[in-house]
Amino acid sequence: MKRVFSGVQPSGELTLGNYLGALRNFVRLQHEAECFFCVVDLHAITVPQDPAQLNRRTFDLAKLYVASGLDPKIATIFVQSHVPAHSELSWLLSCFTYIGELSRMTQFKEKGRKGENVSSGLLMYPVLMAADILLYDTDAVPVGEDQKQHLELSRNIAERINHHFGPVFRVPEPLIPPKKAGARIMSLTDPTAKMAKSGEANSYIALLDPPEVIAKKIRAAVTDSGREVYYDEVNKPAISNLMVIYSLCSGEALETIAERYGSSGYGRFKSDLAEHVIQTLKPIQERYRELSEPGVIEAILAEGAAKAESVAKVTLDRFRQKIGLVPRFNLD
Ligand code: AQP
Repeated sequence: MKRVFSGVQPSGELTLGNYLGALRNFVRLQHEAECFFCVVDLHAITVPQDPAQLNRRTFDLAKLYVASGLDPKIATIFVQSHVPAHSELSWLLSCFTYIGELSRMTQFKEKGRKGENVSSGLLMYPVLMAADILLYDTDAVPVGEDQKQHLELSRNIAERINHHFGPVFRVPEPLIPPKKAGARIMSLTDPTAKMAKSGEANSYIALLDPPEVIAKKIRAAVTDSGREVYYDEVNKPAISNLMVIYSLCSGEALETIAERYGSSGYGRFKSDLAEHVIQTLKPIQERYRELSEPGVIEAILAEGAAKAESVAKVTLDRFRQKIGLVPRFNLD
């Protein structure tokens, strides 16, 4: 059976972009492959985080994984920092990664530009991501388009090491849905930027937003000039983005949506869109509340970490041995 690994950062409230671009695909994949889904808390701290918020968001994200339909009996769900092999492999891989290739990464350049004191962790982000993926002998990594460049780097690092030491790592393939299938959901306030959980509140729909907030955000979403509803990424980027969201939440083709709303203006289109988004998120929000019983998510994460650790250890030991590190001595 193929192995799949992916992760999401607890760096904010999970957005509809994360759901349509990532989580929804994770749910489908759990029935097709052996899946490892991680809350990548060590990635989140590459930019400043409030400790109490990070703690709460880590639990929230794990609950949203399950609430979105991931079944902990089928998929392994865990927190990255609970499996120390991620940090250890990241260090080892960093010794085979060039500073030049890290500083060329678009995300580093974009996020680095925002803050005055940029941490070296932000530069190292793709190395930690490579460690996450390579530890599980991953065949495929479902990600949004924004992560394509990082995944390419993971492949380069794995190939470089395999070339030098003989086969160590499986070289992973990206699994990126087509744009119209949610690979890049754009911001509601700026259709040229992707919807991100670290964006300003009106730019994204959070998975836990109440219905009235969802409706308000969609009403306030920017639109393009004119009043026709049709898909045209270049001339109608805002409406095209809302149409993709509509299509993914309703299951209807873009053409059907364009035919229904045509030139009747944006008002009815937006209010129907809000209803589809509300109905898509309703079952997730209900399951999320059930998972808030004390101890439920903790038990899932404990089991997930133990399972992940047993797999990760084998890969880490294999690599340690290849590069000449002495195995730890056992006195009994
Ligand atoms: N707008 C998006 N459309 C489609 N897919 C998206 N993803 C993120 N935003 C969109 C996908 O969600 C997964 C988890 O992403 P992440 O949290 O690990 O990192 P990210 O890509 O940096 O996500 P955000 O929401 O933009 O977080 P911040 O604001 O903290 O940087 C990935 O598969 C990603 O592609």
